[in-house]
Amino acid sequence: MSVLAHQQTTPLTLIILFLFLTLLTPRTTTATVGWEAGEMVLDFGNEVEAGNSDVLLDSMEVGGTFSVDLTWNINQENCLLQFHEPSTDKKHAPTTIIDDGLFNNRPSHAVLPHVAELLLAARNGQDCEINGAKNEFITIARKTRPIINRTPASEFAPIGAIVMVFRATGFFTPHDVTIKTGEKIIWIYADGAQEPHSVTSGACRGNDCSGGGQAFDSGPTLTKPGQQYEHVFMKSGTFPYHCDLHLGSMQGTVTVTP
Ligand SMILES: [Cu+2]
Repeated sequence: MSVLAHQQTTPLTLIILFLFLTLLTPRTTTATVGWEAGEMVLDFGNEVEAGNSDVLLDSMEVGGTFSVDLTWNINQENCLLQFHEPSTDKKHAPTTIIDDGLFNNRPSHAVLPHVAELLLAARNGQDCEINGAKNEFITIARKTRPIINRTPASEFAPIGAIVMVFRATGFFTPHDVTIKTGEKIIWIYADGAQEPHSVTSGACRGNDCSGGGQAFDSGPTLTKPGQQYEHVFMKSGTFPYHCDLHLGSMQGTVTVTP
């Protein structure tokens, strides 16, 4: 009898164990990552058919008019990024185009203070797809996080480039950037994996990145979606850099022209 009881409890124990492990195991990241603790969403897989638009975020979801911190790199030949301001008459709300192709395929960044609806639209006759393989993305943060290591000099320096920090997909995206002397780069943590990263100057030989951090170093301070690190480049030259926590895999290069 005790043997039979034992045989009956074993499958049940396995089912409970399976459910327990399923609940504990983190979900793998797919094309679109939902709202994170930093209230940031990453959009990689979005597809909009020709002439249509897709609401990325609206006041229904947020619970009122909202302010967004947007960073994006989209195919402007096919896609338009737009927003609607609050209006009592939704049909006649003016559409403001945020990206109409004037940004020359560089990642772009904007803070919009008074938004009712944020949309991704496809141009007439063109399907719009956010293609992660082509370094295309949109990140939407509802709260701007403080910038790490901001100095008065960097606050007013022009933005030369924006680099997204993703462990899950593109590592440092874009990988290699070219800016002018006196410009700054903003690195934005956009990682759904929520692992800490750093932006540390210095070249690596494979996994050996010793002696780095001379020109700039965020330290392991990039830990939450939306956090930013910025550095102003005052001298021309080529500056390889890496993440001190993912030595071999996360590397990039900054080229500063005079
Ligand atoms: Cu890293």
